[in-house]
Amino acid sequence: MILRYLSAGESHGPALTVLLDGAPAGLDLVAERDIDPWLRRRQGGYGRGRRQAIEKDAAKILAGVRAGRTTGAPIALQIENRDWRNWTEIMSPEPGGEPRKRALTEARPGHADLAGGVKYGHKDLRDVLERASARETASRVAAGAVALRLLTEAGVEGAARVVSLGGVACDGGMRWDDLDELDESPLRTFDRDAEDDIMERIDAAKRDGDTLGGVIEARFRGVPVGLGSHAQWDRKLDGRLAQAAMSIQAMKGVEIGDGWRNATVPGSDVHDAIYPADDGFERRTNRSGGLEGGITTGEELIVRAAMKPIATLMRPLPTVDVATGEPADAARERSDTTAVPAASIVLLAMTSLVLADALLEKFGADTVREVVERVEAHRAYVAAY
Ligand code: EPS
Repeated sequence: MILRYLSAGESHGPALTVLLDGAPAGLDLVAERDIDPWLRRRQGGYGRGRRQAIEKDAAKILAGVRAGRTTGAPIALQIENRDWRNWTEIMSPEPGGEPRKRALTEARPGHADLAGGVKYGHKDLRDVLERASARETASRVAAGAVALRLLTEAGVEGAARVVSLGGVACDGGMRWDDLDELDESPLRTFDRDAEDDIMERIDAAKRDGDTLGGVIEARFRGVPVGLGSHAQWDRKLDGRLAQAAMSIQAMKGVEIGDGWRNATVPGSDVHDAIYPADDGFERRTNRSGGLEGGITTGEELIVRAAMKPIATLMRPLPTVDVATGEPADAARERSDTTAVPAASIVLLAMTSLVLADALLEKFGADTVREVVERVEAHRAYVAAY
């Protein structure tokens, strides 16, 4: 792995800290222009809770960038948690003050609370939930925005949208020329007809103390042929994309191209026929989602992920209080009714990190200029192949 991403930070701690190692030198990078718009997109979407009114996510660049350009040194970013000021006593790293206020002992089914509490020996399950929280996805989006900047230099564009929410399909087809419409949609979908129905369902779920999941898509075009490899299991790009997608909180399924459909119809209706073309060859369908044998084909790369409903229910499920061993109602914490639109941005970020890593594996160099030259030379080679 060349482009390595790590983060630290609790949901109600002082800040999220992001490390991105391996980005080449010479990448134009301005937080307000290149990172913060993605952080704002992640904060949006219909069905979010009151926390998003408190936070105004912005990335502060602490290392790896001078005069608006990456230097080749590790990039460090920080995103402040504005809510921290309401939690300083509860989240303080200083010893004492136990039991802490807002200790959480009624494990929420579907959250990391119980498994994490048993594993790490905690009885205040806040010691687990603070890091398991999807607040952490702001870090992923900040790092992913840098990866996307690099991809853009190499002629690769990325987009993220919602294709179903609460059981209602809102695919509406991909429209690369209208990406602004996704920012205008409260559900990040092109299918304006489905919006009212979905928003009504979100309102009803909220009234019922319930939550909703959905399916999200990240898509890239301009991807060079030949990223990833068939040669070893851990180099297959579909596997690497699936791991990154499944690592996002609440993701329970991943699909590349028409993966689930393709499992139900004959091969002649699945595999994308190949034809000669002026610039080498072409496929007129893309059911494979831009990957064959774990290698990019040059077609659009399409990754979808299924998000389960958020585990914090205001009408709680039965559980056990880990402090007493008695039956209890699961803990209620302020939360979102749905965060599917936000999750689409997180999926784009994670897949951008994987794709940028694969790009650097094939074309990697110390400077962005060299990377771009190598990508362009490769595109000419493919056209003449
Ligand atoms: C989350 C619970 C909520 C969400 C949070 C994820 O936080 P709180 O308990 O502070 O209201 O708002 O998501 C974010 C803070 C965010 O920025 O996305 C959870 O338990 O996963």
